[in-house]
Amino acid sequence: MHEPELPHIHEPRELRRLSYAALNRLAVEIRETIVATVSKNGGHLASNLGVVELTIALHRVFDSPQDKIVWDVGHQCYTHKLLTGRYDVFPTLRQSGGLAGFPKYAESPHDAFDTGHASTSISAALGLLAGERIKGGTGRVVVVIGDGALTGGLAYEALSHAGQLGLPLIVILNDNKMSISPNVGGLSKYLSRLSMKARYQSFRRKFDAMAQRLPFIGDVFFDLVVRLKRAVKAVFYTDNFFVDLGFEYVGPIEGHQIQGLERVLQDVRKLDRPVVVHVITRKGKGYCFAEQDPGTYHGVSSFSVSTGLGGATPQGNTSFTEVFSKALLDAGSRDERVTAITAAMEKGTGLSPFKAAFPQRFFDVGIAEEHAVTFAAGLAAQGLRPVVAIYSTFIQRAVDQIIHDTALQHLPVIFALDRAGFVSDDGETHQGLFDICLFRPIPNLTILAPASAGELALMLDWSLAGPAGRVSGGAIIIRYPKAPCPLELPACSAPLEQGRGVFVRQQDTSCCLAFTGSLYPQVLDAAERLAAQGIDADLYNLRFLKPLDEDYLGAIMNRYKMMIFIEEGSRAGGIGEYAAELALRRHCTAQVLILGVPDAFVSQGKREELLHLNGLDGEGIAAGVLGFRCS
Ligand SMILES: Cc1ncc(C[n+]2csc(CCOP(=O)(O)OP(=O)(O)O)c2C)c(N)n1
Repeated sequence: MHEPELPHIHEPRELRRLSYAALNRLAVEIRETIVATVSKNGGHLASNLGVVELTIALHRVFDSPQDKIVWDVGHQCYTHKLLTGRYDVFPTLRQSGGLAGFPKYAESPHDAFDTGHASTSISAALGLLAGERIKGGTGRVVVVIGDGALTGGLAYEALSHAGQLGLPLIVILNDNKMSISPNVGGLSKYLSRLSMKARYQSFRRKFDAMAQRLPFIGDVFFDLVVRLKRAVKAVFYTDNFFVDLGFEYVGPIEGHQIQGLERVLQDVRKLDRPVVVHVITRKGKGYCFAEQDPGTYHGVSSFSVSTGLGGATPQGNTSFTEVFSKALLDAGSRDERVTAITAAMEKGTGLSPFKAAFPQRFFDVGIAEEHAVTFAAGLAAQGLRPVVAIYSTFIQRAVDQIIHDTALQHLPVIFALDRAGFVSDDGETHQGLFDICLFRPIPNLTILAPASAGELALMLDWSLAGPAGRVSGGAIIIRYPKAPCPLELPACSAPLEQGRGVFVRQQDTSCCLAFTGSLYPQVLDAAERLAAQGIDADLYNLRFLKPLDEDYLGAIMNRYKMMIFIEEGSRAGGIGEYAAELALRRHCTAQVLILGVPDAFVSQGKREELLHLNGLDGEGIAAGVLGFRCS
């Protein structure tokens, strides 16, 4: 029985004192620690299990933090965190105030660059390396990028630039054939062809050995052998894309053998040119359930280690995503023009049922949000009804494609923005708090925010019905949170009227709470708390965050003494600011209070915690109203 190694590794250099046998035991310990922690806290499981040996080898060969390792997406950084002095705090992973699930420079100098969104690593690393050389330093910079993240366009812009600069950037391509779902696109096929090179080399070794065993090889036979080898080689090899861009290419190499990995890394460390090291790993390695189904175990909530099963979802807690998924499926059956597009998030956005029913009208474009939007615009220009299902945080990538390729041309693309608002556990990079302020100023765009299941389905149908009878056509954003979806809200089943909301409670009081749909349960709670304090409030579900029927809203703001605008998004540039400006412009009588997210990035926590911290739960809203009333 051996003493555990992991608790004694405080700095990566301590790995160098371990034998390969001890390192292999360490890899087992690391996997056990990751599985145990993620089973409690949730997190990215399969991706982390796949890079344990690679991370150990990297930290033995390179001197972090003088040498810098940049993790693409950063969701696979758990081993790196465990080996860089964060073992003791690892149980706090993804908890409020705890260790982040992604690299954070503020957390450790070993986290060379913050990530969370895909495909940024090569650009960032090239900048770090160019900066290091300008300062006269000799530190190395290494990128670890997955084959999924390599489907993002930014990665190619960076590869092209890196080839041009010729600096000794080391790009480790972690190829496990998976994005979250199986990887898609021409590049993934291309990488598979490169992987066949390994099989070709094994074929060649066997072939040479066999030929040598044959006695008296004559010239004719030798020529035949050479020609046969060339023909086989032509099947396996084509020109190497990375080499054409100016990189050295090494690989593909087995990604679970520390010694072999180390040997290659020692070699490429000495190169004075950019190099791609193509490493083959198994996503989910070492935990049977994750190996068998790496897609499901890519990102998980808490689960039982022995059965691999998560806790049952409480009955009746249908999510907004599930409601959207069903509504889109229904729409797809009614209308053959309906098409669905995802950027590598098929399951997360609820598109799997649509894909199964209408495979010809479903497109997974890879981690390529900009392309997803412009591609959808092309479909719309052909008279189809594309629905791009995408997380609020990832649409940030495609602001220009929404302006230039969609809104400007009045094209009827629908954006189903999931995870709009606070997002549990993933931290700053994954909050969906900027979509309202990013897209509100853009002409020809409609932004809708449903409060209930019926209303989400209604909004999708209204959006798909096309611009007939509407003031503006063009693109439509429907934003909804990662949260349970209230099912019965009679007021919200009233037909949509452009620019207008609906009252879900109206008693002609002097105070009105106007809210974005996702906050309906919190607003209801606030109203009850206020009633207990003797303040009755009417509740106005805004429905439209753009365009607003200014006459209609202006009239409402003349009816009340207090109008409180409550939004699950950035206050700056949000709906409240717009309403306040409208109230000023129209000399409305109501005093306006805005409750939204202050001008700061929001760090990790559960959605409920984050609502509380930002004064947007029932308690916070009620306190805001009371404070405003007394001021
Ligand atoms: C811009 C952006 N879009 C989508 C995602 C969601 N996402 C996180 S990891 C991932 C798959 C990454 O695949 P790969 O790079 O191959 O890494 P693996 O998990 O397979 O190790 C996706 C789509 C993201 N983080 N950033």
